[in-house]
Order: sequence, then structure tokens, then C-alpha cells
Amino acid sequence: MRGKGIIHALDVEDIDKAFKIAVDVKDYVEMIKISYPMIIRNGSWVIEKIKEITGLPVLACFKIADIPEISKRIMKETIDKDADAVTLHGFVGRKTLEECIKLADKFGVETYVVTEMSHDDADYFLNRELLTQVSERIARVAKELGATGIVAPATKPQRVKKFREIVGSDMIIISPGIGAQGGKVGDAILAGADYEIIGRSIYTAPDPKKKAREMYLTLQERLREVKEESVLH
Ligand code: 3DU
Repeated sequence: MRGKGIIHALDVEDIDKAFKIAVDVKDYVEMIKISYPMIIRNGSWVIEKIKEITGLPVLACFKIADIPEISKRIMKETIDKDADAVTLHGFVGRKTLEECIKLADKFGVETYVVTEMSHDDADYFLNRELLTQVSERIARVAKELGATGIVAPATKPQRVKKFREIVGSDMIIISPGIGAQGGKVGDAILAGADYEIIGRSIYTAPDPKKKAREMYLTLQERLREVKEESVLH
């Protein structure tokens, strides 16, 4: 996956509703991200079904965070269920990342490592300074281990910018926090991300299709403005 666009976080447990939204938004997003609430209620077969009805890749946002042996087995099960990409927590340690990335690579599955989370409370245990140090180290290790990309907070575009400097242009940055968490469409991509992850703003909208289209168009408009500005200067 490479380009600039939206990943829809389809955090909808009612599976009929989820399938309908997936089909409704498919023309305006590049990937569908699914997570635990949907899988726990319905089972992992939904991964394949969403791929089939949308034609889009599915990111299993399982934020794997266990000892290396168990993490690897979670990764294996997720690969067997046909996920195209999987998220991993970075804080657990290098070995867990290494094992999971190696396995995913073997099957051509993308890996995205969470560096720093997007919510206000993300610096509760580590203060801001420590969190900054740890998350930047996670980004460096993710790059060194050959992860496909990292997850960085759209709620803090300056941090996205910093992470882009750290990982360079080859890695993909996906960024949650647009809409319900306060980020504006385009903020993360203009700061250096490749994809903005948007969940509630789309799936809780009275008309998710219309909302996804609006957000898609807003993003295109913001990207165009920046391109025009850079041509003028
Ligand atoms: O806030 P939203 O409804 O747009 O959803 C954001 C999604 O991104 C949601 O699935 C959540 O699990 C995921 N996510 C974060 O919000 C923050 C992170 O640091 C990592 C993932």
C-alpha cells in the first residue's frame, strides 16, 4: 500500500451494519482497519468477508503486545485469517517485534508498529519527555527491523513530523486521531504521514458514505492547496 489517503477504522460490532458501511465507504478509503470488539463478537472470518465485499485490504489492528513466543502465534493466526496488515505495540521490546516482522515478511503481510498513542493520557506513566525518548527509539528499531511502517498520533502533527524525520521516506506512517479525537482532515498527512485513520467520524455519521466522501474530498483539497503553494514558492 502506498499513496495518500484514508484508512477507515471500522469499529462496528453489529456485523450487518459494519458490512454495509464497509461497502458504502469503499470508494473513498484505501484500507479497512478492524479491531477487537468486532472480532470478539463475530469471529475472525469477517476479515475475509470485508476483503471480498470491498476489494480493499484489511488491517488487523491487534496491537500485538505479548512475549515473543505468544506474539508470534497471534501473528501466525492473523496471517492465516488473511489479514493484509497487522499492528504491533512497540513498547514490548525488540524481540517481539523482530519475531513478528520476520514472520509477517515471509507471508507478504504488512506490519505497522505503534510508537506513541494519540489520546491525552498516553503520557500518564511515562512523562512527556520519557515518552518522547521511548517512542522515537521504537520508531528507529521498527525501521531497523524492516517494519512496513509506524503508527503515529494525528492529534500531534509535530510528532508526526518528527517521526517522519526519524524513519525517512521509505516507511509508511499511518496516523489515527482525526475527527473524533480532535485532529483535522489533512493535518497528519501534511505533517508527513501517508494515511489518516478515521473511525467514529465516519461510522457514526447519519450517512457514512456521504461523510467518507466529504472527508476524502477535503483531504484532496488540502493536498492540492499545498502542492499549488509549493509550485508558487
Ligand atoms: O478515534 P476514531 O474513532 O477515529 O478511531 C481511531 C482508531 O485508531 C481506533 O480504531 C483506535 O483503536 C486506533 N488507534 C488510535 O486511536 C490511537 C492509536 O495510537 C492507535 C490506534
